[in-house]
Amino acid sequence: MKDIIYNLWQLLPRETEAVLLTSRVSRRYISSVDIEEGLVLLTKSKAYYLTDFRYIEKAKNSGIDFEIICSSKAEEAIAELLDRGKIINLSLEADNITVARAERLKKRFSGCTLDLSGELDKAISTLRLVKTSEEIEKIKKAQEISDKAFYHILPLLKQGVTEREAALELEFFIRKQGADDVAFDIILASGPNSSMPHAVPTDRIIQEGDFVVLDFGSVVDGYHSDMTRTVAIGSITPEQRHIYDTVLIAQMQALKTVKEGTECAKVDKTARQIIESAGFGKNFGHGTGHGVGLEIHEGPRLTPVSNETFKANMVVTVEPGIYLEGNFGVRIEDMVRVTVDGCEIFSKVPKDLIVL
Ligand SMILES: [Mn+2]
Repeated sequence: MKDIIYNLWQLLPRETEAVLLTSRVSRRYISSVDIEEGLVLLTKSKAYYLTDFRYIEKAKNSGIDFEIICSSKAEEAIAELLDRGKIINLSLEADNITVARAERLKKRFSGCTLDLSGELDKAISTLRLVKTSEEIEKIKKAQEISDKAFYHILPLLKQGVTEREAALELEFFIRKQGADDVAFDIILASGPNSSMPHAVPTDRIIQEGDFVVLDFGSVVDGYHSDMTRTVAIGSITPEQRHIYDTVLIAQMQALKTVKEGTECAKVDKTARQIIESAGFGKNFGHGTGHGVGLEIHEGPRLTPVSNETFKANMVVTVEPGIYLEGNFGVRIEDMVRVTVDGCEIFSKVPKDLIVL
């Protein structure tokens, strides 16, 4: 914890005297304890965790090295701490604060200049890019649960169940395996619904000749996993096979470019060129991947306009797809850890087309 706070100060502008963390995810990242509501104040010499009666016992029992303050008026308590510390420059999480709250805080912390430039958000995102070994272990565990869940759900996809039923069973299994939660609303899209990259499960009955896109993840100790597989039900057409193979080649070639020092945009370019040269450029309308951690989507972005470069121990997805509107779609996604000479793929589920 101390290291994270030290590293955060290194990334902040020199004039910053204190930092107020309002978002649950940043408070969790910096303190390592997850408390629904509260505020964290960091000064150069102290760290305070303010929360109310509902969460105070958890905060106290967490063993974190913060001064824990119980208050139902946390903003007023912060104002006092700022006054006492003679702090005149406070940095806030601009991405997390509503305009109304910013206006209120300007009045409440009237002795202070509030930095709402986004520097703090940027600094925390930068820290979160590279994962520690503890974070990686949690992400791996989350992926292990997802791998098991994939095999659990396969037999069910054969039986003519609805997307909604299959998605629910998948979620139930993931939770039963000990995950905190599913990483996001499960995408389980069959037949024509699979052409929508972020389809919501419907009452459609899975049928012979369908592609079924399964995009899902698990959360373990706050850390997410993310994977996508596309499976076929019964027989498929040569067109479906061709598109599956194109996506698979694009995904595998893109994976080969992942390593420390490579530009994130190159991974996207590799996948996109393969899909474009097969004539489906306009059918791949999203980025190739994203970072994963305390949030399902975080930095770095693997898009054509990404200006980031891979560092070892970043965790990212590689997930190209081809979507034929009203017809079908294919996406294949792995989550990987960037290494010095390549990447470690977390999902052990094979990617050769599974025909059920
Ligand atoms: Mn993803």
